[in-house]
Parts: sequence; structure tokens; C-alpha cells
Amino acid sequence: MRSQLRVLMILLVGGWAAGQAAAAPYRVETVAEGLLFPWSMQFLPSGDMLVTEKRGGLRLIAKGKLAAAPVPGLPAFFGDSDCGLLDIALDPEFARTRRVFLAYSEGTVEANRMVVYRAVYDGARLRDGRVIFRSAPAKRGGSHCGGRLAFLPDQTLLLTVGDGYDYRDKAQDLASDLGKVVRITREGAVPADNPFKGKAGVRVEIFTYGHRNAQGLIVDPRDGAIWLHEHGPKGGDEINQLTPGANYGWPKTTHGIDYDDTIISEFQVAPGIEPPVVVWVPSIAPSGFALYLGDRFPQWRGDFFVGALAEKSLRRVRLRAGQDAEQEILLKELGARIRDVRVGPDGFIYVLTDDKNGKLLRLVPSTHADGGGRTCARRDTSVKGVCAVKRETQGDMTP
Ligand SMILES: [Ca+2]
Repeated sequence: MRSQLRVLMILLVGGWAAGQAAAAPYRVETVAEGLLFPWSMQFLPSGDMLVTEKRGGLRLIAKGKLAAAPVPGLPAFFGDSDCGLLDIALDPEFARTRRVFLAYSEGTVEANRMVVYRAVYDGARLRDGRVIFRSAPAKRGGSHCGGRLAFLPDQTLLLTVGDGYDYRDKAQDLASDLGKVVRITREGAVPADNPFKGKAGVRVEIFTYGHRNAQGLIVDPRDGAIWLHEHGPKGGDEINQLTPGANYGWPKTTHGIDYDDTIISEFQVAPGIEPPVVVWVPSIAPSGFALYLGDRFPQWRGDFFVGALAEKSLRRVRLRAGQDAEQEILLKELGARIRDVRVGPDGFIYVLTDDKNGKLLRLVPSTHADGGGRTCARRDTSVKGVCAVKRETQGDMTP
């Protein structure tokens, strides 16, 4: 009995020691809560933030406080299942134009489309807004809407359009926007160098095809590389690097199977189809994508972060030479579906939880002191006073 107890003690102490050694290099602070299924966020030059709610509106977080009322001026949108108010992007020349671009679903459950809406955000409301792009054709149902936006270095805009779930074969049909990434100008026109421009019977806004439902899209500011992740079926979530005009396979190739366990495709790879860079089997349900180029977590510089809905985690993904080199599962301790992840101008990592009481959280280094702020891991001269603020108790996000 005594020896058994001793073994138990050794195990417990050993486990405790291992736990200590593996202590997370971050702690999680709550910036805001009470968001209705928040989906995306953008930082304004002032440090304030705009957050979209899939089932709500556009919300302002000013000086760390969630404004009580949504930003006025947003048109009505269609919300059901995956559809709703989805992404927000700032004009690359936002400081001059004050323009924001929103992706949302328009229409009804019988017939809806993904649209891009452009408006001026004057600090108080949206004005001078108009829809600059509507995906075609309309689809039925609220599933697989896509809805991520990203600007390219040439100031053209990419939008992911989902396959609509019931229309998966349309992902291979170049006469349909379903299951595509489309590329438009800031006026909603088709750029002269789009890959299918001049081809007959093709929707010339298409940039890449063969996607299922992509809710992650980023452009590496260092080299312009375009990275997308997408939901697979049962298994087979993917990260892909986008090349204009390329086919990413769905549903001709997949690493997954259908939800009823039937085979969708015999093929995981095929000639003429770009293979994924990362595959997740089982599915993690990725949403939100960020590239860490800040200096608060120097050990993570150059790594990708992927929100995971089903896995209820934040995945850190390190690619080397275009290959999946290392992954780490973070934030499991929260037990929360992660909808979006962004890196703030302050170098902290911000995430949104997918919930009717959704939260905006941020990861700060665990060595980064709160309260008195006298033992900051590094003195920050660019973000004044950031060491000294205890966010959880004050609900503050200054500056
Ligand atoms: Ca694929």
C-alpha cells in the first residue's frame, strides 16, 4: 500500500513538473464579450477595432470598450447557418479613403449570393455604401457561403465563395462562382490580368477553383504569397497556396469522405490539381487565419495561426520549404470554438469565439507583467503603457 502511494506521489509530482515545464508561453485576456457570433475583425489606424457579427451587426471597440450600439448604416443581410455578415477588410489606402469592404450573404433561403459591399466608415457610421460584387448564380440554403476577403499587393480584392454544400460539383464549373476564389478591383470590376479573362463561357472574376468552403485567406506581406484554408468534408481540411487559375480539386480529389461515410472521390491527388500543403484528418473545422510577424512572441515569428471550430483550439502551423514542419494545439483550455484570429498592431494575438455570447480574447506573453508593469519582458516604446494595464479586471484595451 505504502509503495503504491509512493508511486502515485511520484506520478503526481512528475505530472506536475511536466505541466510546469510545458506551461503556456501566453496568458489569455478578455477584451470584450457579448458579441453575437462574431466572425471577423479589423484594426483601424487609431487602434480601435471593427468586429462583424454573423448574426448581428458591425461593432466598434473603441479604446478597449465595446460600443453599446452597432455601427449604423449596414444594409440588411441574409443570415442562416454559415451565411450572414462575414468578413471585413480595410481599403489598402484606408487612411485616405476611409473605405471598408464587407462580405455578407444577400437574399433569401431560396436564393442567396455572397456579395461585397463597399462603404465609407467615418468613425460613427457607414455611408455612401453600395454592393460592388454579387456572386452568381444564386444558391439555395444557408450552408457553405465562404466569405473571407483579402487584398493583394496590387490592391485587388480576393473573396472566397463556398460551394453551397448541395452544389459541390459546381466547384469544378468555371461558369459558376460556387467553390471559387474570385478577384475583383475596388470598384468591383474584373482586373485585366485575371487568369480566365477573355475565355468564353467562363466567369472571368474566378481566380482559383475547386474549393469547398474557405473561411481562411491571407496574403504574406513579405512576398505576396496567398494562403487559403478550407473545410473538408468528414476529414480533409486543407491549407493551400494559391496560384492564379489553378484547380484545388474539390470534389475530384479529397482526403475526406462524406458525412454518411460514403466515398466522394477515390483520389487524393490527380494530374492538373494542386495538392494541399497541410491536410487535417480528422477535420478541425478551420476558420480564421493569421501570419505572425509581430515581436511579442519571437519564437512564433513566421508561423501561421488557424482558428478551429470543431477542435475548439487555435492551431499554430509552421511551414518550412512549403511543407508542414510543426504544429501545436493552443487554447484547448478554453473549450471554445475559435472563429477568427488576427495579429494586432501591438503584436498580441487576438481571437474571436463562435458563440451567442462571443468573446474577443487576446494572447499576451506570460512573462508580460500586468498590474504594476515593472517587469515587462521587453519595454515597449511603440505601444505606450501596454505593460501596465491589467486587462481582465479593467476590460480595457488602451491604447
Ligand atoms: Ca483540395
